[in-house]
Amino acid sequence: MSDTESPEGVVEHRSFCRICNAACGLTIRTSGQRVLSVRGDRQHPISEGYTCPKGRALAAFHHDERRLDHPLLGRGEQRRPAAWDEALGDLAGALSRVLEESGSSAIAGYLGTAIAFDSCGWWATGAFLDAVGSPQRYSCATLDTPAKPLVSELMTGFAGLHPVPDVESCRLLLLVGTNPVASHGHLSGLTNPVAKLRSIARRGEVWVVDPRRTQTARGATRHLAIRPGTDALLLAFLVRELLREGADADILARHASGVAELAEAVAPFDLARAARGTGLPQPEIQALLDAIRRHGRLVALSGTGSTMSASANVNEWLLWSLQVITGSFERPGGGWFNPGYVSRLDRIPSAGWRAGEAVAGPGPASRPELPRRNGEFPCAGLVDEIEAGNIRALFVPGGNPITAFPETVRTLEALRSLEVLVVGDVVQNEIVELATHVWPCTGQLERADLSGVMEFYRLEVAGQLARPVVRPVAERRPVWWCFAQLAARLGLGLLPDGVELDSTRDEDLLAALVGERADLDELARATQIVERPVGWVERNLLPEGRWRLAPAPLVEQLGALAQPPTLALLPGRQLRTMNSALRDVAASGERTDCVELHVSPEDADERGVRDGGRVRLRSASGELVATARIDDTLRRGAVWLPHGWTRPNVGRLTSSQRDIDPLTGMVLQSGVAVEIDPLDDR
Ligand SMILES: Nc1nc2c(c(=O)[nH]1)N[C@H]1C(S)=C(S)[C@@H](COP(=O)(O)OP(=O)(O)OC[C@H]3O[C@@H](n4cnc5c(=O)[nH]c(N)nc54)[C@H](O)[C@@H]3O)O[C@H]1N2
Ligand SMILES: Nc1nc2c(c(=O)[nH]1)N[C@H]1C(S)=C(S)[C@@H](COP(=O)(O)OP(=O)(O)OC[C@H]3O[C@@H](n4cnc5c(=O)[nH]c(N)nc54)[C@H](O)[C@@H]3O)O[C@H]1N2
Ligand code: SF4
Ligand SMILES: [Mo]
Repeated sequence: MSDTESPEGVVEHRSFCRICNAACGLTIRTSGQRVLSVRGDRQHPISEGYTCPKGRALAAFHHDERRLDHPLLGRGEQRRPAAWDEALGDLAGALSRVLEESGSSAIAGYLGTAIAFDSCGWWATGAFLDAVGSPQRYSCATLDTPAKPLVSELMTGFAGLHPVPDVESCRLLLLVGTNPVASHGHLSGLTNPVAKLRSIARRGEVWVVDPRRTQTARGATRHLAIRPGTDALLLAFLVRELLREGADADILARHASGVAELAEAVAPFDLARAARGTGLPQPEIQALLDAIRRHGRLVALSGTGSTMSASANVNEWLLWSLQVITGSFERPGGGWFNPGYVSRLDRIPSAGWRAGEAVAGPGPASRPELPRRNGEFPCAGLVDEIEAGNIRALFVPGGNPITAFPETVRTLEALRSLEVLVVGDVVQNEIVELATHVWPCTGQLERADLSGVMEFYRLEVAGQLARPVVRPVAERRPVWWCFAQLAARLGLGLLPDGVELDSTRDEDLLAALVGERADLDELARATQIVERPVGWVERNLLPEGRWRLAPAPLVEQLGALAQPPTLALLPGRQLRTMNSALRDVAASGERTDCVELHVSPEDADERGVRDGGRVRLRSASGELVATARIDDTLRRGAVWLPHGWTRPNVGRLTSSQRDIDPLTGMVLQSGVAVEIDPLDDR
């Protein structure tokens, strides 16, 4: 954004953070190629000066001594730095062999979290796979969110909707399995969460459903410490009772279909069953129902506690149903749908939408039962594909499957066995270690990015362009440049007209991709906000203007809910790290690769676990050894071990074979059945 220079040569840049969806506005001070500080931009119209410790760590991350500066070739002893021309030439040679011997589907891409925030890199990874002709596209979206696009498509015919809370008018916020004070939202970009939740609580109520008394729960009006894996029982009861009293009759009559089927599906879920299953006292459940009736409308948001659980799809459907039947969507006090500043989905006339039925294609050859949706195979099939010899070359831009995938041991072996593993990253870490080809990529302070995918989750219809604040040093290059160069060496064209092959200017590509839809100079000068379109989903998109309340596959899943485990493993984010990224800068030099297992006092007592003691944590799929931390914010029956770490790596306990959701192919990561044994090894 606009820059100012002081007489001492210190330049102040206005930018925004691309670590998470909150996209906080930043003020970045640089002197030459040195980043002096990263702070919140008080003038930013959405974040108003807020940042979290991750955003403020960007200067340290940028200058981290582990940053990658040169392309690397080879593994282990053979590894050496190489010039770009040699590195790309070697890779093109290897890929040509793979293509000739095994065809295009032997080349795969796994798009991790960081590449979703690299506007050009994201585009280029997909464009490269398309140019090669490979269907082998995987991304972390099938690890953490597939319930959301599935339910969106089943209920509206379009997979890309996500409700955004109207923070100014919301009087009742229900948070289920999400901890925005640490995460800043699951998809939702909740900048400054503490202030936002407080303002809603002042005007109305914030209810948090979470087995852990998280920071979000502590700041809420009410906290329901639910038994893990039982949210569906609570939500089905609420829907059942609201259909009897408290629903918006006009919406049900004119804007919904399947009302009777929904009522029938939730009929068995009475108060006694909800209380028994969830472990919550009946009066607490009743009080939540009363709160919804009292306020009439609500915003209900979920997170990984729900979306990675066995009832992920059902939970999401019931949460949407609560909002539909109370007339909350697209009305004051409820959630609205952000059409994106550049995409402007609301401008597509109603005739332009074709309602999808969420029908999936077959999975990859070794796992045909896994559903292919939204142009991707589920991550659960990637390791099988490598083991079967179907994938010989894998690209990993901005991701870390070692800490993100189930079955760590198998995943590691499969990655090691690949003939070609290309990792495009910014720092030296365990995934970089395994690569045959390492691309040292430009980090966010060296890049231009549009608000891109974040636009759909923002609290306003807002567009923004961040320009590089320093030049890339050494041999760092944009991810998109790497793919374009590689494609050229394979005889494939990648770049749109008007972008030179030797250009490394992100804005050349952004301009070509965005075309007339946005004025980049304007977006670089200041965040542009336009008025929120009201009612566009109901008006333009919904088939016959009606929300589908009872999609058959979801009704069927509700009828066959799994029993929750006695002791359940919870997922959950940590404030200072972003999955596996920022571990090192976050820990300021101490304990850079390890994390503790949190156990409730009751479970610890029962099993003879002591604070600081070593324990073995077992699941049906694997085991690990960890240091226990007794944590009274956890309810009984729940243990918490965050992912993103190598010691221990929680992926050892999850499975790509067992407990896979049949509709999305998602790996169960919330509510995995575990047991703890204390180890008396000291
Ligand atoms: N600081 C930080 N921010 C992040 C990330 C990060 O690593 N660090 N990661 C980003 C990513 S990739 C994502 S997907 C989002 C995730 O965003 P969120 O989903 O908001 O974050 P989590 O901390 O995973 O919150 C999950 C909560 O669910 C609770 N829970 C576990 N099991 C259950 C259950 O059965 N029922 C209920 N009701 N609750 C349950 C957990 O105790 C936890 O508090 O965060 C993003 N933001
Ligand atoms: N058991 C269990 N497993 C889980 C989860 C869980 O809760 N429990 N959570 C799941 C979730 S929500 C997700 S999203 C996935 C995360 O899965 P991934 O997205 O695969 O993992 P990250 O750790 O986010 O990987 C980000 C990588 O990008 C690099 N990076 C950082 N900045 C840049 C950049 O600017 N450019 C490039 N090119 N690279 C950069 C980092 O160094 C890091 O190696 O894990 C999932 N796995
Ligand atoms: S909340 Fe997200 S976008 Fe905002 S500073 Fe922290 S990491 Fe960056
Ligand atoms: Mo995620």
